[in-house]
Amino acid sequence: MNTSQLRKLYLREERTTFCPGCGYEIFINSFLKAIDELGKRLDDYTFTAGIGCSAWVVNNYFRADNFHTAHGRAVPAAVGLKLANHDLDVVTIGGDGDLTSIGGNHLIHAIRRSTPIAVFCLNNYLYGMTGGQVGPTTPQDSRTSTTIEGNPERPFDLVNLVLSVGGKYASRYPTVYPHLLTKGIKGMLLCEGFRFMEVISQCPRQYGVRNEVPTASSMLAWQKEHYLSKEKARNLRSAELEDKTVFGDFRSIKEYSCFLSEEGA
Ligand SMILES: Cc1ncc(C[n+]2csc(CCOP(=O)(O)OP(=O)(O)O)c2C)c(N)n1
Ligand code: SF4
Repeated sequence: MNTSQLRKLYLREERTTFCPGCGYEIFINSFLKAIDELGKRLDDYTFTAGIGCSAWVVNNYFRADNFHTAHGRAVPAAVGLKLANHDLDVVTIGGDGDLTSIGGNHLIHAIRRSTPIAVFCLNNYLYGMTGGQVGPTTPQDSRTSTTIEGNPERPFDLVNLVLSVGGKYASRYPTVYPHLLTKGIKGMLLCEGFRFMEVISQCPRQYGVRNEVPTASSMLAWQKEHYLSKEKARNLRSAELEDKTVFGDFRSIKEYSCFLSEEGA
């Protein structure tokens, strides 16, 4: 099926209320394409989602079984569903604030327990829904509504975080490469065990306008400049990886560490 047929079939409303140019539209299209290419249907999965623009992907738009939780509690709800019924294929979709700030504690313990759930973290670098506040993934020096002169703090590298606490499947894909994102989602849905994907997603409304990339196209061009596939990165020296973030699927901290610049290592 093409994207418009998939959206008609699986979304409650064809038009979302996301801001024009929001990267979550790309994620929705890639996710629906991935399940279609796997020969699956949306109701083959059971979703959990908390609060945030990102959580709206499921809560407002997916025509599927969903546990709409309080902010930050999508992972424990997913763990509970999986414990109660091992046959469910449980998928969590949320934001960087939801999953790694207020819900960060739950995330690391789900990894520690290797609970077999798939967690998609839509990272727009800040709290989008509530007005663009700084969060744990906001890049250093970036401006947000609460760091108007630039974020003084070091952000989490989410792939590093997941693998460092024993995760065996962590991936990262930017929305600028939707076909690679779709491929990554397929790989993740086919695997077992605890799986985590960081989806780097443009938020022109809250992040872009404050950081000299005010449009979706300028944010996507920025992604292209700063995100590099692990296949391409393999041939570069660590000094050449400065200012670049590597994307793809990673199975151990040892594998991922090869791609960190001297500064990030
Ligand atoms: C317990 C609680 N604290 C705070 C809030 C307010 N709140 C709603 S969404 C949100 C942040 C969402 O950010 P993120 O998860 O990154 O999603 P985004 O909107 O950026 O996609 C916050 C702080 C809330 N709803 N509940
Ligand atoms: S605030 Fe950002 S993340 Fe939320 S809908 Fe608008 S562009 Fe998307």
